[in-house]
Amino acid sequence: MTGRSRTRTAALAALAAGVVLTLSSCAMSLDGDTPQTTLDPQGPKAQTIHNLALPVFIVAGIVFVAVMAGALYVVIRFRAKDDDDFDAFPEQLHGNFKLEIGWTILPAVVLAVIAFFTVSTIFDLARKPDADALTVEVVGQQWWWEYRYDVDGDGEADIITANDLVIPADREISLRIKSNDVIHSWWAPALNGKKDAVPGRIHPLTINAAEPGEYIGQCTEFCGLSHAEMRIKVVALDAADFDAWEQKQLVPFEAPTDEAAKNGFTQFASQCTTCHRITGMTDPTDESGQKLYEYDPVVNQVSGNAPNLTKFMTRTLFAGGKFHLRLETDECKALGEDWAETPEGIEQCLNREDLEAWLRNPPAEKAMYAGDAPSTASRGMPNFNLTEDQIDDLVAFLITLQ
Ligand code: HEC
Ligand SMILES: [Cu+2]
Repeated sequence: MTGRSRTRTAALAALAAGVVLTLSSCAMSLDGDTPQTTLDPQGPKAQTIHNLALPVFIVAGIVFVAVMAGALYVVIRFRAKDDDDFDAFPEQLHGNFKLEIGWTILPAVVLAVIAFFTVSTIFDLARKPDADALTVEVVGQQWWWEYRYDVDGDGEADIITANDLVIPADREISLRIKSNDVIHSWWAPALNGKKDAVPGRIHPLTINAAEPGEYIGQCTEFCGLSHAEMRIKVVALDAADFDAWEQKQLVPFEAPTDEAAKNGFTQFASQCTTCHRITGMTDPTDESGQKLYEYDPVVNQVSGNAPNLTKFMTRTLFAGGKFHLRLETDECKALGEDWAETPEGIEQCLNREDLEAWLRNPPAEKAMYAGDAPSTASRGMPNFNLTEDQIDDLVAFLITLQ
């Protein structure tokens, strides 16, 4: 090999390596294992974006190929030949009126056309949601998402949940996106573009899932320690299933009767209510009706940033979506949404291992700034050094939250 062809081989190898690296970093959406692809819209809003992005990409691709082909043509056609006089000055050309006008006007026309469609898409996406849209308040928290539903329209949230955003399919959902601490960004790529959650502001975003299913996303604005573990799961149900879900969420709290769960309840009331709330929670009592702990949500709660646990067992994920609450085995999936209602279902489905690990030492399971004492400044759940018995009792109690 001559020196020249060796450099050429090296350059080609570097180029090939670069191409392979770039392609392998793009997950191909062909294998169906890319739930966060933007290239597979699953609802009208995302479709609207896709209808703009795809033609623009094609136009940009044609421009790219044309410009590169032109450049390559010039480089090859006018390259120095072996019999050229290398000392001579190249022939000087100046100005080509037709070409210069052409390559000024053509891009302007292309950009004007793209601008027209872009602006009309923006207006289309900013349109007010349908009159029958379901409104859900979305609150970004370090590091999980809270969802609040005002079912009776009195201005107070009747359902407060976390991690899973449950919605009816084929209906517009009007999200009102807020933040409790820093700037986050809510994005479920299959349903719409992303929208920042900014403290002190309410940002509207309309989503609509055409079909029942699960749509995955995540926080896309760096928000601190566990930003990468602040996930999103939109669960779209058909109208009847959504109504059933909603009714289930509204069933009032019932104190547990099982011995272990009762112990867990007392412990929960005394130790966990500084941060967590359970809507309609009563005071734990013994057999004779004697109060074991007097629970006052207002006095107790010193931290406004922990997930509401009212119907905890109806979720599929916990801790910002980092862990499955329910095992994803086939026999568990076959049990459907009511898996938590029977002891056998719980036995088969509950992800006991991760839930117990969470109670054993939360900061070891997910990076958090939990501090020593709960306060409005701390973020996350501290380690309470619970004993295994206490953990068993607490899990027995959490199982009743369904
Ligand atoms: C200092 C406040 C604080 C206290 C006290 C606290 N937690 Fe938490 N807990 C949190 C925060 C914050 C999260 C969410 C962490 C995250 O996902 O980033 C959480 C998450 C959880 C979750 C998962 C909920 C979900 O939907 O993601 C469970 C279950 C839980 N805590 C149970 C308990 C129990 C049981 C106790 C009492 C032993 C307790 N917590 C005490 C702050 C607290
Ligand atoms: Cu975030």
